[in-house]
Amino acid sequence: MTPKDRFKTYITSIVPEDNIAILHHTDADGITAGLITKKSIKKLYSITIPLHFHQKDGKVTITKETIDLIKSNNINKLIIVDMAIDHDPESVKQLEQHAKLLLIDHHKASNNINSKITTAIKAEDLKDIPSSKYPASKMCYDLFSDLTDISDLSWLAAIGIWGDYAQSQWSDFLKKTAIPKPILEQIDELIFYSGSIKEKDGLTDAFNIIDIAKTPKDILKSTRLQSYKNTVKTELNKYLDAHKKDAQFHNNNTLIIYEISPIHRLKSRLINILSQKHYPDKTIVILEQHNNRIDISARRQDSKFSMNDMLKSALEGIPNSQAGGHIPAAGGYIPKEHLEQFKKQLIAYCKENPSLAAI
Ligand SMILES: [Mn+2]
Repeated sequence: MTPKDRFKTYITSIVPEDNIAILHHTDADGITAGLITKKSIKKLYSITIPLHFHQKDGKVTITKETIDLIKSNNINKLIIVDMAIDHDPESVKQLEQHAKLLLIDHHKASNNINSKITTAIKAEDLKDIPSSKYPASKMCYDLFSDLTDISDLSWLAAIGIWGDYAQSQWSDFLKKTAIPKPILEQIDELIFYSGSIKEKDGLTDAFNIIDIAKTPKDILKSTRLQSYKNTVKTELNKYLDAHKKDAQFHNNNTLIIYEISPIHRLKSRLINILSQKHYPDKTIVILEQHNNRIDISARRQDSKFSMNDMLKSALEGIPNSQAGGHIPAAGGYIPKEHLEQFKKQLIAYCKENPSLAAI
């Protein structure tokens, strides 16, 4: 069977007695992929899917909490969008004991998890383009379009395409939806900040608000989403304004270490703004304090040396620590009591790194 046929087989096997849930990723693409799925199934069968949810911290493989939730809610069919659950086949097997799975995803494929119980559609199964350029929302739009007319949902796919930076691949499609770029940008911001607000499930609020919106402009009218954005942005700006005073500048200002303890989840936004707009040719390390642990983010836009190697070396000899990532961006954590040792090793590593001698 072709991937499209496998998708069709799963969807056409849905019956009113099914107890279906949707699990989506924690960004604009994940939310709109989930909404296109929910609305398409409503169109096809007049079935309203009651449960939609996401995992903590944007985790893209199945967590124990998800398996417990599926069990306790007696879900027998779970549709998962924009998540790389194939990166942990063991947890998929556990989930298969409770529900038939449908995965629609465009993260790089790692394991073939197709089975009698699981139908997995990855971007590379459908189109010969880089999988990062085929967002899950557009995959869902294309797949369900083969079963019924969902052209009234194309604006949702446009939001997902925008959120995953795939505009160049789908410029004609975006043109057809005719949503002005500033509106797509503002919606993307609202979804991002709704995921950053502490102690509220802002992303589920965003899902529900977009669900009842008739047009993209309706989303911008949401006072709840606007207030999430204002709250997080106020704190983000506070850290941006204070960085010259509070950050530590080492090794002739080539290494910037910024220790923060924000209320909201703004670390990734903060470090991206600092490294892209303010210091593209410097190494930036943000240390976020928690009760017993310090989370680390490192960036360097000019890729002069590897943030991944740097963190791994700076963690040497520190127990219960971890680091991983790529050349321009890496992250990790250390136990709180090893902060000074980490900073010392980090500064020393950057001082000794030969590729920086010329700076
Ligand atoms: Mn995506």
